[in-house]
Amino acid sequence: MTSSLQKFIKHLSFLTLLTLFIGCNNDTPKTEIKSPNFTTENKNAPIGMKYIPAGNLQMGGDNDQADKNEYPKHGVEMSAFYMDETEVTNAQFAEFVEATNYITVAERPIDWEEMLKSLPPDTPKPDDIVLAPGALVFTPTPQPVSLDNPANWWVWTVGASWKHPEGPNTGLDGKDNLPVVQIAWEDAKAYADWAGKRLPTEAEWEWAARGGKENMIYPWGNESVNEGEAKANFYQGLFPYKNDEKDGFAGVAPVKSFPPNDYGLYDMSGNVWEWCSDWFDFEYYSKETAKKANTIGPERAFNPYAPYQQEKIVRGGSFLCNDDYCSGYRNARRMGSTPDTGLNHTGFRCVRDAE
Ligand SMILES: [Ca+2]
Ligand SMILES: [Ca+2]
Repeated sequence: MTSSLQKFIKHLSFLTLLTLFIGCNNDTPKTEIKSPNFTTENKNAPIGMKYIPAGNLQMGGDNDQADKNEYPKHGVEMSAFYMDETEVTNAQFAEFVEATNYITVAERPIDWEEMLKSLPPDTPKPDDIVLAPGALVFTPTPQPVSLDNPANWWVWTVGASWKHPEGPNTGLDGKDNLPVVQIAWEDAKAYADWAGKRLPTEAEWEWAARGGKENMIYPWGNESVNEGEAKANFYQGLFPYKNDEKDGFAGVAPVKSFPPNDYGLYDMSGNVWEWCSDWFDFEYYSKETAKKANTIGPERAFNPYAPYQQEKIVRGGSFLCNDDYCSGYRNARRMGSTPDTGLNHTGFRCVRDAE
């Protein structure tokens, strides 16, 4: 079946819905720019980044799993850039927090007035406990459930944050090399600003994921994600109650656990979803501006399934994706998520303009 965060929104209970619109406050610490460290190899790519060449991206769906919003497929002229070879890790994010004292969205009390801007105007204010800092945590169900209602497996968890990704009793010991999760869009942007980088545009992300292969379904080509050697961290078994872990990981995997694509990028498919800079416009590909060179995406978001929301793009799928649910590991797969939302399968990586 198809699934997306549009459906996600449509069917969520009120309590869970609230968590998707966690308000932000205005006391985010000021950030500072670090000097980049360049290597002499890889076309002067900064350390930990790969050179992504210029070219013509054929952007959009490649097979019958593609959603309506992946069409029409269209050409976009891309400039060269550098991209992080992995998702940003806990160790990297910790360095940022150490340097800036940054407080992530999931660690802040929820600003009800801000949240109300993304909800139907007559929504009543909930109890204070609902507005305590926290985030959504994936919780396997004991039995099969309807895949139309993500509230069946996403549980609002007070105290969950990047430091406590699955709730207050979980931590980061031994997880330096895992991608940071429970990251809202503004958290990702704050990190990117500090690192002297930026979030990729949606077109840049797809161009990089394709790794120089044209019109292929996955970063490695067209062999099914379910066949051959494990190629990515996703969900094998019966979602969301029986994870067979054939790829070796029930949850987040250390970065570089699976082979890179031909640009040297790891985990573009699966592991954690990755924020992009673009707004999510469900109909964007049918607009002329989508075909402009180096498009930075639409001016505003539009999702017919969630009319009150302004969503940002996430790409690449996560350890929770499979063909029965979202096939998020496809190069062309698009999803939207509200910028204030963190989940324990959402992270990011950064890019930088090439010289
Ligand atoms: Ca897995
Ligand atoms: Ca990923």
